[in-house]
Amino acid sequence: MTIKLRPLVVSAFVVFALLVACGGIPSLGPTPADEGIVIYLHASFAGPSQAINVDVHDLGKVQGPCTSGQEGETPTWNDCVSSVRVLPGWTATLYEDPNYKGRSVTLTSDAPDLTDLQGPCRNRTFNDCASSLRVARQ
Ligand SMILES: [Ca+2]
Repeated sequence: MTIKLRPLVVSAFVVFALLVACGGIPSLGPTPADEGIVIYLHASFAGPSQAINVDVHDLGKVQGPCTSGQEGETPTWNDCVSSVRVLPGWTATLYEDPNYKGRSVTLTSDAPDLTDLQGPCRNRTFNDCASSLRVARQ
């Protein structure tokens, strides 16, 4: 019994250690409620969300609700955003790639469904596409 349990305990420890090691990526915010933009996992401002009032050079480096399916991967916001609320007086530019590269789209008002925006990703839209973004006051 002890011999059989041991590998389980060891692998549980390894998984825990990996989680701690990989959990080092930061989450965004806190962001004041009246500043910047809010990104959402789903269209129509649904699902997990994150308020942002700063530029994010790599959405793959901040905690979010999306993974690419690899085992042990920490979920991020990369290629994950499907709608964006833009608070009055703010603007957001979404980029296809990290470090503000690739095709981009600038939003000056709410975008309830990024599949409505022509882009470089699946079905030629900006849905599940953004890998970096800039947030600025208009
Ligand atoms: Ca992307």
